[in-house]
Amino acid sequence: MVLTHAILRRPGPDFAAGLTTARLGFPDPVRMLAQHAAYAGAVRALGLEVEVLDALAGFPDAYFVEDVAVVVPELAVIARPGAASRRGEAGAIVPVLARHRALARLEPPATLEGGDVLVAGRTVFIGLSARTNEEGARQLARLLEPHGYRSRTVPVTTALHLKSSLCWLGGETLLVSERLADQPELREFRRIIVDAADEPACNTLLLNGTLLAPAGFPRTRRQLDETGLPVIELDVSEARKMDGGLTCMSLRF
Ligand code: CIR
Repeated sequence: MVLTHAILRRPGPDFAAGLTTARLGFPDPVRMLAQHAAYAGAVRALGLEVEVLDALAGFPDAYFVEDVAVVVPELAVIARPGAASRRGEAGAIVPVLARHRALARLEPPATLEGGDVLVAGRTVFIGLSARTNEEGARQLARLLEPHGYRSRTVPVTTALHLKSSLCWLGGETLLVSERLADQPELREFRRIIVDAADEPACNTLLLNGTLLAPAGFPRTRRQLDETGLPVIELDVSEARKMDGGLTCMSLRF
């Protein structure tokens, strides 16, 4: 499937006030904006039309725009973030996505963040995490099922989101942290297993046949090269200080 659009949101002046558990130091705003711009440029170079939304005042995590929706060719589902401080971000994406897709919404008591949803062809893996509950997974699965998607839930206990530890490399292949690799729900797929020390490298992004990978993980880079797909490394050191990575910073469709 060729992706044609990406929606990004610029990090605001308060981005460092966002939620984080990483103990990687205080993020540098200048470097953050430069890395965000490089990311936008890389996505654009892969043929996607990139729309960069303004920062959302009062929501320092809003540039992790992936978390507020799940977009597939048939519809966009507006999520309901499990983090209370992020719940108000979802409303702001509604008019943006309404220009591209029919919309559906998750209803309370569902919580779900897009970082917990990996669409791998017609299979949708939904992480059950501190941010996404069973009801969120159930509602999303019910909305996607009529369009031919089968959903599988995966417990997420060692990271923030499912996609912190798992990504799709196309076809029947996943890149997965060794900490998650034995989950039975993943066994139908071929798994390329990443050393736990390289866990952030699991947040790699397949875009129109190219892999965007976080810089700094040479061992995983070699595994990615073996797939034969072109790989572009991007530095996301500042987003990582805020528990984010490559997938979190865009919605792609
Ligand atoms: C948060 O804790 O919600 C943000 N600081 C990080 C969100 C990262 N998003 C993602 O992995 N999809």
